[in-house]
Amino acid sequence: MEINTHNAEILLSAANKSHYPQDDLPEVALAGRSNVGKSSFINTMLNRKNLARTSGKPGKTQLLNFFNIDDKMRFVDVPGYGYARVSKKEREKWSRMIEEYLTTRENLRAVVSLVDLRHDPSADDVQMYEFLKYYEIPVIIVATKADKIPRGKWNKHESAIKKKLNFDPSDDFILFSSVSKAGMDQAWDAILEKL
Ligand SMILES: Nc1nc2c(ncn2[C@@H]2O[C@H](COP(=O)(O)OP(=O)(O)OP(=O)(O)O)[C@@H](O)[C@H]2O)c(=O)[nH]1
Ligand SMILES: [Mg+2]
Repeated sequence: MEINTHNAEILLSAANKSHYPQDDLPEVALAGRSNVGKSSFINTMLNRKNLARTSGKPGKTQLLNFFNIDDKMRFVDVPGYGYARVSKKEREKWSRMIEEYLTTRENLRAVVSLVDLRHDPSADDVQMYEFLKYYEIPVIIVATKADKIPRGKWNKHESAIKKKLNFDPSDDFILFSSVSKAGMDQAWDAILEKL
């Protein structure tokens, strides 16, 4: 599929099913801990500075944000998990919103699941990966902030992450940086393959 990535815009934000776009364009959702770089990933992939709003403050993204890309596909920016300073009630609201989207959305073709290359995956990261495997949702693991690790150590960090996740070698694993744009072409290849 030929996609003009310059032709991208925010379409709408949704809290639940009744607000999702009503058509059959394929969607790729971003999942990951708060602050891992989901919104930055979208911006980098679309060559935009702040289309998906980013921030040093975790918890910036609170609804499902749908981005239209050239009327051919959508990215869905999902609020991050694992942000400590939220109440139990808010966490439950979050879970319902994400689960509803991930388990019922027919447009969903794949989830880009982001982890921080610098650290072992958190319990939440492992749970998200298990969840996606359980529901047989195609998953692309993107290990982000690779610019913060010297190249000579990338392999070591990659192995540690795969081990902790109990990574299925038939899934994609991509080292990525929104700063250097490392892994961007690979990420597009993996995404287009899933559409
Ligand atoms: N060095 C470096 N910093 C990054 C990278 N990706 C994201 N960041 C920084 O990490 C912070 C969080 O990035 P966001 O893209 O807002 O993270 P998010 O996952 O969307 O966070 P929430 O919306 O809170 O869930 C920002 O300060 C980004 O500039 C990267 O690849 N390298
Ligand atoms: Mg965000």
